[in-house]
Amino acid sequence: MPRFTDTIAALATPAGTSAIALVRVSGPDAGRFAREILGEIPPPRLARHGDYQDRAGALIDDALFTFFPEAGSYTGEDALEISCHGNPFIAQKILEDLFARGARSAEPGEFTQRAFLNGRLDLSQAEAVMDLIHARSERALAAANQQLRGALGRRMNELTDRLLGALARVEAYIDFPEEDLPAEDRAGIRRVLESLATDTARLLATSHYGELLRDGIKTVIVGAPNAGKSSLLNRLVGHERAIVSPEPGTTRDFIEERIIVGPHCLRLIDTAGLNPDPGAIEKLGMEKSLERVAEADLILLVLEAGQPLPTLPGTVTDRVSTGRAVIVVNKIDLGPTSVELPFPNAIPALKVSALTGAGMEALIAAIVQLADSFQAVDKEYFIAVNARHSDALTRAKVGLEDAMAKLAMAGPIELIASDLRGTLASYGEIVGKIDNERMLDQLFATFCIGK
Ligand SMILES: Nc1nc2c(ncn2[C@@H]2O[C@H](COP(=O)(O)OP(=O)(O)OP(=O)(O)O)[C@@H](O)[C@H]2O)c(=O)[nH]1
Ligand SMILES: [Mg+2]
Repeated sequence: MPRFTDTIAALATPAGTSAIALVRVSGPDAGRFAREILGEIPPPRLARHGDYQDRAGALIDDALFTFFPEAGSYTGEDALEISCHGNPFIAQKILEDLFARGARSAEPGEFTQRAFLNGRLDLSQAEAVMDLIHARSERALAAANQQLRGALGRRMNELTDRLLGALARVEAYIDFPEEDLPAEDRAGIRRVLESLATDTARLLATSHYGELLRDGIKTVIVGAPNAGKSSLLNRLVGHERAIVSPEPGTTRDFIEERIIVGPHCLRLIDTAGLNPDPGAIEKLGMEKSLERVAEADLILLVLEAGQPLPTLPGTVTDRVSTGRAVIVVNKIDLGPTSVELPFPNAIPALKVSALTGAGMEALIAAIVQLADSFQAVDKEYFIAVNARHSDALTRAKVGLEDAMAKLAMAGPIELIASDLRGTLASYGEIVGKIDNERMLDQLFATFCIGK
């Protein structure tokens, strides 16, 4: 049974002029609204064309009405979708009329929050709805779809079942304090906890990949002044985004653009050139560049073909030597294409001309290949946990480790059980078995209105 007595309404499409706008209604009055406006409730999930007249009988628009009975609706309660002409004024008139008929304006994310609270989605699926809306690359889309289909939820249920088995075995001895846990039981429980700790760690290890999927791969372009960093950014972005000039020290501030390469989304960041003998302002810019290098997921080091290797700060050469970097040998159109590289051969070096575009395809292929390798674990599950999941998983893992340590020292059974119950609660948080309304409100408040 749906638990809400009020009916919410909101515009589900962006405010602005468009071909169509969608007003969404959910709650017990959705059917009544349809009956009042159309004279009857249309058959479930079939679009029905009709005039939208307000309560005073004035025609607002002709629209398409679709009624979703609670059994098959997104929110798990009666819902009505009204597709009208994409004019914000029309949508506003329709909303005002619905409010006059008894609906109230929906909060951000409230439709999805209702879907969750009515048991249509677990919390990880509700989050996946957001991921899906914001997915910018094929990989992000695939991961969001998997999560929306319950991949993470199923994984958590499986871990929870195994943990419940172990907890039942431990708790069986709580009522018999005089009996110590027999050695074979101890060993059996330990094996289950060890495998749970391993699987929890595997999930946790996907969190960095999750960040890359959701935020994009932070890719920092560095190099000496005038090496062609901004030209490279422009070439990759496909238009003149950054100022390019023959004068060294052109770029002072950071320019960031998102681009799609293959199935990946990159957050491409242009930086100020690394001058071994900088002026005061340049120095400030360089310090900032080095901070970006430290936070980068991927480095594109731009060098000039045929020029002696510039003096680069240790932070940069170290980062490049340890991988997750591509060396871009630029300006090959000027003649010489050789450059001396003091880096391990494993670091890909690509020869390009940001001016003519030569070599760009191979460079992009090298970036894609490197980005492919970031998805380190659990390819078969395609799970990439978010920061909230990662926090819960970390606590779950600590609980398992504490329980194992106590088990090894033949510690009190009650305390072992208590650690495991903590882990159980942390697992539960991921799919939303929680009694924390504030936390839920906060989470759904990050959604958009009408979702
Ligand atoms: N011939 C040739 N010139 C290039 C190429 N790439 C960049 N340039 C030129 O090199 C100069 C500097 O290019 P920028 O892209 O501004 O270099 P930058 O590394 O961003 O420079 P700073 O921001 O000053 O550090 C400009 O005159 C560009 O036109 C290239 O592949 N071939
Ligand atoms: Mg520049």
